[in-house]
Amino acid sequence: MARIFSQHKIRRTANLPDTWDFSAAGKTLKMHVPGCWETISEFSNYRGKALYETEFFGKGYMRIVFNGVSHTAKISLDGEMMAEHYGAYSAFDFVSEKLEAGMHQLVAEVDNSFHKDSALHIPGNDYYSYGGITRPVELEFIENGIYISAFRMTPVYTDKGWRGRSVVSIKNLEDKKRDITLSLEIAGKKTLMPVKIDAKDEHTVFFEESYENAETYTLSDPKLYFAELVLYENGEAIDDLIDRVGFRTVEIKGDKIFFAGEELKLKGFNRHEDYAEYGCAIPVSVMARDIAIIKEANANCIRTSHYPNDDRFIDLCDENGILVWEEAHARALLEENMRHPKFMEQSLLSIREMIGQHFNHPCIFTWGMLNECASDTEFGRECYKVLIAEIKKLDPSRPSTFATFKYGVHGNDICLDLPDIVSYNIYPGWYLKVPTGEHIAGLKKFIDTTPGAGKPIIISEIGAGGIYGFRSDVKPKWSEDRQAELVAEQIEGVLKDDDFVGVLIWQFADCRVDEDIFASRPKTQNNKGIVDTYRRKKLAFAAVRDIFGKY
Ligand code: ADA
Repeated sequence: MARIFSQHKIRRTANLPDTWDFSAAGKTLKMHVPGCWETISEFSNYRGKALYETEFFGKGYMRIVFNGVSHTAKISLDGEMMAEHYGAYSAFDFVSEKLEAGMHQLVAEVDNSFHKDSALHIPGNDYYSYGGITRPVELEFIENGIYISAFRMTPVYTDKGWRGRSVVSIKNLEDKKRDITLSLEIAGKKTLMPVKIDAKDEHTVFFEESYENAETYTLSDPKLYFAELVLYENGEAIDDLIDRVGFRTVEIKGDKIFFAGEELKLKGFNRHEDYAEYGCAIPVSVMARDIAIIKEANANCIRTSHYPNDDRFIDLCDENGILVWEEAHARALLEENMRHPKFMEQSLLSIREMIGQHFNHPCIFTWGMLNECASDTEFGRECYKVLIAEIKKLDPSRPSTFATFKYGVHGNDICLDLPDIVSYNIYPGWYLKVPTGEHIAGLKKFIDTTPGAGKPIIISEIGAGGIYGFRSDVKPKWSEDRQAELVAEQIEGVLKDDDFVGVLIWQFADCRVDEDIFASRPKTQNNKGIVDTYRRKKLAFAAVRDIFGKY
């Protein structure tokens, strides 16, 4: 399943096979889906195109959802092209015409090469662009030619309690008008709405309802409610969609962030979707173990560096009261990369899919984008302006941010007027020979000279490398000992300073990186995790746990 709960009681769904016929580089085999092809040793370094083929029993209108294909996909059904998609980290779907009852062939051409039309998956990056159908594929029977295609609820707090502002999209596939009734039930309150939809049309329905019985979603008591939507036609329930919501607000007051009315003190990690030989196709059991380790570290926040995450991981964060900073896909794109003809289109798509698909997760407190891109040039600024505006347009209920490193020797950020939250990636003591206290004092002084003055400030990355198993009393760089010492100084320095909303360590776990940067990345990994790629704890883990536990 694509969520950790069932999304349908009425719409019929079916499973696709767990292995598909796979052909690439002149070889053919059965390949596991979801999964990375790098998991299979002969493809552990394969970069290029592959064909996945399977078949399924279908009848009538069939909706097929790919929750993640890394990173360029072309999907055909019975030989007819049905969908194309760029970007490994968000879902896309299509609905077939009415199929004859029987077996139908589904083919996915998957390409993880750094091809000419790829502006966001680029070579030499400090994470790995895996290959494969890396997240679940869903098969649905749209038996009545009409279905609920989207649902978003914005919680609104009033002195009479919680209200919910909901937007529901319904698609009519039939060549005839439809008279239906839409039912929305949340927290024991059911609302019915008559709806008329034209032939082959999509219709949006708006609700504004009070939910007096709803309790607030807080980090200590993460109260979740199922939102159950049902379509009725002639009195019969013909389709449904189940999602989960939480009633809380995210507010900025001066230089503080308030979540469900409580002032936030962020203590967390940046986390890549990457686990040993699973690559980015992480099983839910591993995600659950990551959540347990995050909580053991006394952390309360995860930044999905540097792309939208698997819905199931964010579902687990919802359930555990772990705050999430989710961000659209981009890392360290220079102005020349941002001038790529596909950059803006692909960046807007990543933002629209991220917010459109993850809107209802109460644990997400901010939307991010453009990690360490060209926010120091006029051209870059024009791009930042367009993309921040898109975030604000799609979701005015959450603050926006982006992580920059443009300060001091790294230049000067000219975009700090744009985000609601100012976020900086700094590496005092690792990349820079400067004590943390001195560095953050200078950073605050700089921010005070910019339009970012007075806004909440998050240290969105800070950390040091430590190679698991390398212990030394000499404490040279790359030793676990030095990493623990450095990270302790860094996070203490930030957390004791009330001018910062909090700190996100770079990073939770070691991850594979592109081979082009092997020289600065021992094991061809980013070794700044406080656990290694198998989640084995380094010395830094205990240091972080104890300091996070004090704040
Ligand atoms: C940057 C970047 C991270 C990672 C980090 C590092 O801040 O945002 O993705 O590359 O540096 O390890 O150097």
